[in-house]
Amino acid sequence: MVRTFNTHNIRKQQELTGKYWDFSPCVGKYAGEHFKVATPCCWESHPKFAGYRGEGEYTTTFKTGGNIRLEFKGISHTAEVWLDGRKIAKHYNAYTIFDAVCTNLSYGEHTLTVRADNRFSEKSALHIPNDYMSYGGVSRPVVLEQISDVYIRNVHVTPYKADGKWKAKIEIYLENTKDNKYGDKDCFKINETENISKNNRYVPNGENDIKNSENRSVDVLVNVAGENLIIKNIDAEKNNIVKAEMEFDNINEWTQETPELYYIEVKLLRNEKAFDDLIDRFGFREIKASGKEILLNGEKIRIKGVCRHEDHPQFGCALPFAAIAADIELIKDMGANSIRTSHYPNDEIFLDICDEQGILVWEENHARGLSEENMRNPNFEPQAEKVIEEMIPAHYNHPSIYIWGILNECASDTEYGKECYKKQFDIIRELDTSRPCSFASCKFKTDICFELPDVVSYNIYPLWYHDTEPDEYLDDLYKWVQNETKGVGKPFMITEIGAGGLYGYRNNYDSKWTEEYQAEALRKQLTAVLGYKDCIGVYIWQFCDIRISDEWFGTRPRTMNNKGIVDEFRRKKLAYNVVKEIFNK
Ligand code: ADA
Repeated sequence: MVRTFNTHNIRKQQELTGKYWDFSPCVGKYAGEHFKVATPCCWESHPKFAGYRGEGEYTTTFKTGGNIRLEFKGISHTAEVWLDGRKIAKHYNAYTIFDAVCTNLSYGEHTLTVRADNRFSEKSALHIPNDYMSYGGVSRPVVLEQISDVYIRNVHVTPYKADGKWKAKIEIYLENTKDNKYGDKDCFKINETENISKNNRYVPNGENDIKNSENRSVDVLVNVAGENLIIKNIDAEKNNIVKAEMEFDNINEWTQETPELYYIEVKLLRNEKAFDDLIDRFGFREIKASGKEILLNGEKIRIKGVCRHEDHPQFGCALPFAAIAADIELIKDMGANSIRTSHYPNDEIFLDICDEQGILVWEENHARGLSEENMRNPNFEPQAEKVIEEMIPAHYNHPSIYIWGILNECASDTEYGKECYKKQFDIIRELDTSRPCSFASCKFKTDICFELPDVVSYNIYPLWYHDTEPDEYLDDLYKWVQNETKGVGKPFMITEIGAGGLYGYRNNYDSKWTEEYQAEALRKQLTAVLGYKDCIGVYIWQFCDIRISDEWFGTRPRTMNNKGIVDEFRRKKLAYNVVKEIFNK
């Protein structure tokens, strides 16, 4: 399953995952042997590879021909891809989509090989040993598409209200298969010697003998919420962006209580015949940071949220639809209205469900707790910036995403770190001005970056890492931000608060790690934060217990982060009902 709705009626699309592929680990006891493994999946879900860190080669075959586009929703964490033995793509970062376009393939059976690597090294600046697990494998779906010489890469809809009427700015990104200018940032800083362009476009023999070459122009037909618009004679010789504005009557706005969704359907036509299409979904809603508030269609929002990792003891980071939906049901049952995708962009299926359920999403780029030294890795900036450049265009239309976050708990207390934060906020604002942005800081009274985001956000752990009372701690921090920093007057929120609790662990003195301690700590923490009038909301750390990388076991019993309100099997801890009671007040 790729999305919760059809994204094409005309373009032929076929999921290549959702079945067994051949898997062969490259190192270790089973190196070179072959196994049938389910996809999409992490290799950790296979009993022989539950702790495997290394490279592994996945292979599948399919019948096709002509021009194809292969979309990889997520390979963990570094991918190299070959089609019939020719290298067609490489990509870094488990949590963003990449693609490869191959033209003029002969009709018949083709072999796709994906080499995934989840090792840690200097080459990988974001996937490092950390307080969550970097899994390995084809962890999100792979999709095969049949494309023409020109196809729709993407469409962005930006709804806005003016003079009491809903309007929308529409941008349609057309791509010409022979044009190789798309996204040419090299995120590896290694010498690429293979015959493959930096942007994963591979044309056999360096030629592209396109049919219809006598007719370079296309007509673009747009249908949004039942309204049609036709834009004629678009030059499709090169990649092109088609822009339009539309206005609408009788719109049902997207709100948390009534998350009404609308479709945009774009078609490309030649001689009145449609040959390509793209369908996406959006909601009529506007998000604005205004003074100390974030407004959703003019109404103040109050965040009662949880941070959630994509993690499950059976599925690793590759949760299937039903497991994601079950998580969201539990989160809603707890009374939460928002989820923070700590600490990376999430699967589109998760975002689709949040759109449908009216859950507000804080989506963030990939980074957790990087020190200045980590950030000085020459790969850090290109890799982290590329995550933003891939995340925002892909997720732009999701109405649930109300804010972009970056660089959780990185070096926002140093001048060098500040430069990196600034560059990344600049990239976000180039790509999207329709949402605010922020970062979750743990630098307390040493943070020097609050002039940069639209919203000031802190991760705090009173009653866990220190024993200060939560209300005193929060008040002191808030006043410091107002009196001493350029974050003064901005919306303020708590992006993490919580305490560890081991499922089933009790003692007579309710010490740390007991379920009782966790429940009481959360009661005090949440009461303080939700009662603080200048704080627009809170995210609990975290929804469920998660596996962490072995190298990071230090302060984490079971090699797990145990601050979940439910454990890794989604069994409720005592804290669950406390949260439910407070969130439902
Ligand atoms: C940090 C971090 C989380 C997690 C948490 C904790 O704030 O952002 O990823 O590590 O602390 O459990 O201490």
